[in-house]
Amino acid sequence: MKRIASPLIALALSIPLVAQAGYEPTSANLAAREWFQDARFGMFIHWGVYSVLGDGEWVMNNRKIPISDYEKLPAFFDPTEFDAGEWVNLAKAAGMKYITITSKHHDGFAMFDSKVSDYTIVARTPYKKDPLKALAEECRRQGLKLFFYYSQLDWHNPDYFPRGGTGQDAGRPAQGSWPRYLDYMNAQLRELLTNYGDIAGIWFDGWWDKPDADWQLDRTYSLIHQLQPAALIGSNHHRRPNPGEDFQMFEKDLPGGRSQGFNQGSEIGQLPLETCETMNGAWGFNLTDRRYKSTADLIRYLVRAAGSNANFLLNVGPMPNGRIQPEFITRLREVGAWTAKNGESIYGTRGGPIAPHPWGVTTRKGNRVYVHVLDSPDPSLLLPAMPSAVRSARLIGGRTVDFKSGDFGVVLTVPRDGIDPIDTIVVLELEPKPAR
Ligand code: H79
Repeated sequence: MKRIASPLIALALSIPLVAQAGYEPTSANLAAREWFQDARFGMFIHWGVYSVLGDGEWVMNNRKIPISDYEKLPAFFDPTEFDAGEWVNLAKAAGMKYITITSKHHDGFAMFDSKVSDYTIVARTPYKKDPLKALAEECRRQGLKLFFYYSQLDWHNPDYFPRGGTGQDAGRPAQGSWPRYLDYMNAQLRELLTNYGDIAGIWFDGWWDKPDADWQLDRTYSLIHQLQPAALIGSNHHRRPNPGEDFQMFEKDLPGGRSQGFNQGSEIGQLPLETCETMNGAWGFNLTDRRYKSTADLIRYLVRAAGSNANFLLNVGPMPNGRIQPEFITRLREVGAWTAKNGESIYGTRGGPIAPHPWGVTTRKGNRVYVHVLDSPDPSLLLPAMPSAVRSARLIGGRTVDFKSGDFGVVLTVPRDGIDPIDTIVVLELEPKPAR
């Protein structure tokens, strides 16, 4: 496929401008992408006035709650127990290196002090404070980076018109100005990139609600990159990345996975990758969802993501009082015990050199390859040939692992009592130069 060389040529050929055509990331942006890939593990936070109902962040749409009723919720949202320090502590204890929090979800309610609307936590709730401000300050203090999730889809703003696939039951007048909606969205993004210090990036969602609309992504993406060139833009549109995006995310699937309807056509592009997943089945707080994943499953998802060269963004939906529920805290602390011990095989690595298999995955850093054996009935494992000769093999704790290498590849034999039911990690030291 031919690349569109410049917006002018695109215009002359009357090709529609594709997002931020001709975007060249700055060196600061490229460095941020490296940081992002090294980080590997982040905390996703879905928090909004929907938390009050304990039925997830889609409750307005799912229960067909009109705006006139939904607007009663902010008055009940008073998270007096919210402590940014505790959240950041918990993320750190789990081994997470960044936080991505909902600044505005599909319900359109700003969880920050936006001045371009009064539909905000500061203007409408008894809490009256801006939790994103506190979180930004705390992240800076504790050395974590902060991304803002922002829903392009909006079930509340009348100018989100014509309507998309969802949000049909909000009871809005059948009229509105799309250009005015885009101005509103861009104004909120300007606030998010101006009032909270250095932001690691913007995590867009909801574009899929109106895939045929003129979103003027060029304008939005240019604005963000102009305000903060190192801020990484990603959009959960379930398609190949557009020009102007800096990372690609997958929802509830590893890159290329097809378990979700919306991932059927997903393709892996060239950008840094991330996958997000819930701890039970819910993003926003759900009072009765008890389908908690085990700590082992969460660890193995992190490992499989790293082996797929992707970050893992693990979600929590805090309660309306501002606390994170104990089931999540326990699991995060247990994951943290694992990352504290085995983190060298995750952080700063890239996926490979062997493609992911049902038995497990590999990660690599310099001349070191970490073989993560997740599901192998046999203590012996035949691997394809490595990029260079294997010098030594040991378990991550230090014990030697027998290995044989030849034209057939590499056979590892892990001592039976060295097998870890969660993840047996064999560290291979490779010769610095290629074998041939
Ligand atoms: O924020 C969390 C969810 O609220 C949000 N993304 C995560 C990170 C999310 N929105 N939608 N979904 C998750 C899944 C629902 C997709 C559907 Fe559709 C919307 C099914 C039908 C309408 C997307 C658009 C798939 C088909 C059309």
